[in-house]
Amino acid sequence: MSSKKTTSKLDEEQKVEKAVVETASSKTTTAPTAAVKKQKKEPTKEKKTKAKTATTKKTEVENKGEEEEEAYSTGKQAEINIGTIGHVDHGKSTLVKALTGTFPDTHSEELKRGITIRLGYADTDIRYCTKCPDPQKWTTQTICPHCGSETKVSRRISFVDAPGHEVLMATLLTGAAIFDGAILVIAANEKCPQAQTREHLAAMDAVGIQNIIIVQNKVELVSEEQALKNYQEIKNFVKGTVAENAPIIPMSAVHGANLDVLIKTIEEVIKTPKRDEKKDPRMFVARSFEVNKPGTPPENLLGGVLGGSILQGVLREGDEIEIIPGTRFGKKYVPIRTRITSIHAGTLGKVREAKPGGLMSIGTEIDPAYTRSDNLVGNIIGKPGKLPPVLEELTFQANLMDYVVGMSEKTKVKNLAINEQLMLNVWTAITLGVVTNIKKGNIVTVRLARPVAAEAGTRVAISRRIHERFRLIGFGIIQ
Ligand SMILES: Nc1nc2c(ncn2[C@@H]2O[C@H](COP(=O)(O)OP(=O)(O)OP(=O)(O)O)[C@@H](O)[C@H]2O)c(=O)[nH]1
Ligand SMILES: [Mg+2]
Ligand SMILES: [Zn+2]
Repeated sequence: MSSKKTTSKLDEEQKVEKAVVETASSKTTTAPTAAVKKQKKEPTKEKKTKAKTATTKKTEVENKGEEEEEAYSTGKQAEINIGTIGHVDHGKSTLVKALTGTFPDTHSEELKRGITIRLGYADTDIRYCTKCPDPQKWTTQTICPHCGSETKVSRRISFVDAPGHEVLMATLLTGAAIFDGAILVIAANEKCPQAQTREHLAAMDAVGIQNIIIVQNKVELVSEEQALKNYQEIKNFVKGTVAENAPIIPMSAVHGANLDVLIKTIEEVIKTPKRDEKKDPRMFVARSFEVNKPGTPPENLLGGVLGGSILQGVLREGDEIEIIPGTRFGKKYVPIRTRITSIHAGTLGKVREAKPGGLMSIGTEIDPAYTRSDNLVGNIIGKPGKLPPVLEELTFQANLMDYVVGMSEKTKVKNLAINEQLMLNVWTAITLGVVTNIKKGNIVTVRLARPVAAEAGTRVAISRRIHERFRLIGFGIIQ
């Protein structure tokens, strides 16, 4: 690589980090003003447009831009979110493409640079053939590739595709907040572990994800002997971690080799947890957008869209909702009150209500300027007055790691210090903060640059700046 190229790459990286930190710190917005136009028509009567099948793949952007009113999907919503994690370029996005048919990198900047910057997502039905044996019976296709018979749906799954680049740990942690399980992708043609292989696995520990499957990817690039050596490296690396007993599946994501074994393993290892639909709804915002194309006349503008996942309860079209901490008005954050104008269940399409699990997005009456460019990531959505408190200060019990795992050099994690600046991830929110107090038993108080909604027992991922970059150093439990 020429030195010029190295310099420009560094500049790029600094830009990305700046963006991440900016999101994490202060953002100047004004309070929500008058709502924009309601979604075209009141969504009461179902239009007789062509019924969409469960396998139709459309992005929300495309859906919203359609002139004709979209029909409600008859398919079943995704039940769980599975994250893809691992070092840069090890094949996470390619694996999601192999599983769902959709390459999750949708932003042009990502495609240009060839790395995932934001969270990508895609859904698929997990299906099985009733005539073929295990594991060949497992597929995502409607027709069995082995015997040609029609397959049956087991359940629908959302994939949250995380970026592997070291400056994008904050994005990974935002995504991890809504994972039910994770696939750790490790390339067989590189020594294991690479820096973010370690850091991402530590992140699963920090946010409390236990259901992990390891994909040993790109195996077609190495000899059998090298593959075995790499397998041993993986085994040694996971020893003593949350992934100690995780299944390791050799694969070639580009060729879809061993996909049936992976699907079978997903069914066995990452089960749908019990959800409570009766509780007050709570949705974590992991992405936020504006879906209007440039030049849309004001009377046709659609309100801001929020994407994420519901932890508990049900959200319905037409519901009055509150979004906290909301948006900044002067020095304070004010909650946003709005109404749900539409719901999309991942790539399944439009639905009347959304249940816990799986990725979904809601259309609102908020001015889209507030939701543009992931501006509202980290917020929590629920019924007005029924959400956890918004805190300007967090007190948590800190559990620090022995060593910093995100770098190639081995560095000990020093104790936290008064006045030290930290980056904290709380559910999908990211904030900077300053340590103001440390009590016996590692009970740490941090004054936040930006308030977060949280309650006792919530986990906090703790990162500190080391050599100009935030590195994960441990986690805390809010007191
Ligand atoms: N030979 C081979 N190449 C693969 C395989 N899987 C992925 N690749 C290639 O590896 C490169 C990186 O793949 P991605 O899927 O973008 O990797 P990623 O882990 O999503 O990368 P980031 O999002 O940037 O962290 C691409 O050129 C892929 O075509 C595989 O099984 N075999
Ligand atoms: Mg990727
Ligand atoms: Zn079959």
